[in-house]
Amino acid sequence: MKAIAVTVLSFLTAFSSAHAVAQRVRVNGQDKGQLVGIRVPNSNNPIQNVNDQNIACNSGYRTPVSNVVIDVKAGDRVGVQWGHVIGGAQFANDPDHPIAKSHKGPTIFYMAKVDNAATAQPNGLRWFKVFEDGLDGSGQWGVDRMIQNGGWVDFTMPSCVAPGNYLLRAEIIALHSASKQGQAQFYMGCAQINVSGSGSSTGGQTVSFPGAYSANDPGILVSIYNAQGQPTGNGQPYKIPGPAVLRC
Ligand SMILES: [Cu+2]
Repeated sequence: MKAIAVTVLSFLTAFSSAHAVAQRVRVNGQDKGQLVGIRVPNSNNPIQNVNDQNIACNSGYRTPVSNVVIDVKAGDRVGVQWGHVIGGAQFANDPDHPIAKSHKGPTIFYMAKVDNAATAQPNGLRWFKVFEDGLDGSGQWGVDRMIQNGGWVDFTMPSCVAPGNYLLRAEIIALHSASKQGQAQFYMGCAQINVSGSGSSTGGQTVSFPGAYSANDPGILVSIYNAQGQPTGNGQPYKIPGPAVLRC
């Protein structure tokens, strides 16, 4: 019995050792700090059901959840940092920090207008996409670039976004096992931001979470491996799921 428990535990540990958590925000390169202005789940486990009620902003947050709303000007560079566990690496030279290299896939940002980003509930919002980075022509993925950037993914706040509070949803979709339905891994975290500027858009094409994705979307049910088994794409362009990115 004890041996079984130990075996199960070590399996779970090995399994969870590959995952990631979004945990920091920076604006124009200025790091706002660990767990500041972002809702961070205690678990680094992915969501795998596209209809999961928590797929907007994850769940099981480390408490107290930050009540900081981070100021962003239209045109600023905004980044979110991913790490293997809260705090970053799980141990020195952690090979799975910021995420296991196997976890190829896109990095994406969405935003949704809210009255108060510190208190807004993530369900029932209208999300628009402001950034996506999928597979490039050399077989490199958004996740590869995130790893090269120390876990950071940055985008430029579009000039046309209307002033006000937003939830900023950072997402990674890990596709290493996605050739089987239900095996794509969704990682997400929501930052709390206040945009200033002279824009007037709160999104062109908006979607809801859950609802934006279906289990058999071509970017979710997909083999990313070539004939040699390398995770550089299957010879087709990779179609990032969700709506088009907002264009100003
Ligand atoms: Cu994983």
